[in-house]
Amino acid sequence: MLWYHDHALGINRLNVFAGLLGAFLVRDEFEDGLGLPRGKYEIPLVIYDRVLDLQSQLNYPVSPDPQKPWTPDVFGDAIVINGKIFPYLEVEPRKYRFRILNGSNARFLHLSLSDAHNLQQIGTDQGLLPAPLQLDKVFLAPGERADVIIDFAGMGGTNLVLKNDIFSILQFQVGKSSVRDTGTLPQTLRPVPRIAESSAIKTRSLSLVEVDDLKQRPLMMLLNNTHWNMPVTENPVLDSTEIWELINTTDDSHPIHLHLVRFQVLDRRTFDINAYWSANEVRYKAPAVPPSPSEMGWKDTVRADPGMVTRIIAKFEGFPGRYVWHCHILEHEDNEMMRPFDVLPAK
Ligand SMILES: [Cu+2]
Repeated sequence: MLWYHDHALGINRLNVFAGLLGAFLVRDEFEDGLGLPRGKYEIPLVIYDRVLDLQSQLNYPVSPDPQKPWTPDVFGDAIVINGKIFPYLEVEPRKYRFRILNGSNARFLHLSLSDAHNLQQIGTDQGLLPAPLQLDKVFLAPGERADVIIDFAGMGGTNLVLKNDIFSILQFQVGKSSVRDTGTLPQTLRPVPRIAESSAIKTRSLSLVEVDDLKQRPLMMLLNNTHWNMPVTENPVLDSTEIWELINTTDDSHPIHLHLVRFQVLDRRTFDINAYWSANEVRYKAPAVPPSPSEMGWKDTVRADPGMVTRIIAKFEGFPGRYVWHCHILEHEDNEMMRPFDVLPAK
């Protein structure tokens, strides 16, 4: 499941907040052959939060200081699913496939079911997982997607609730009808061969930086301490493989998104931030932590957690040209946490 949205420089956060976003599904014969729920049993769930005023109009918050109109993160108290607040969905007592997108400007979603036994993740941002994964919670940073199976079999006549943290955001009303659900979820889905680290011809160390004023209010966020309009520094060669180390020196988790490519998450590792600033070197404080099983598929957006180095590996396939990489918190992206990169033609 891919999604598309406005990317106008500097006002992307406003245009997406206003509704300029959509999603689409890409399929192939291999996936069609797996017998996953389809048709009316496959439903996209586009989730985002919004701030509304007393007339129920969208109300994008503005800083009270006209000299600093930037709001560093926007969190709305209304969680909207497919355009509705706390909607319900009538379902049959059988398996459904939900294609979930976190389209929030800044909110991280932690989704769970009131009956947690029947939630299985089958895919990530860019495709299927190697095998279904039983989960209690689905974590989605802004920009991330999850492909999820919920089995309502045996629950006819009951209501279930999808929650974000403690808040109910969607009700499933399970019908009493007896249905024949002959499809079984395959035990294996699609292989995701791991990209060998040894195949990378270059490793780039890229810092995530927050610049504060004297009162510790954030002024801007930068990638690798460079502004958007400075010369391009990331220039992978077409069809080459690179490792990018995202060195997060800030207190926030930043979902980092690369255009053009899909990638795999290698690991995350805590490092000494003070030593990084004083000695300009990464001193690790703990062993590397592998990605969670729910991140073991193809990704295009990854959580770079605070105080950690998050490593990703990508083969720069596709087309030469200029692309961007950025934090997918839209307020960050619009305030310099975005950089161009050039994919150079192969020699
Ligand atoms: Cu960010």
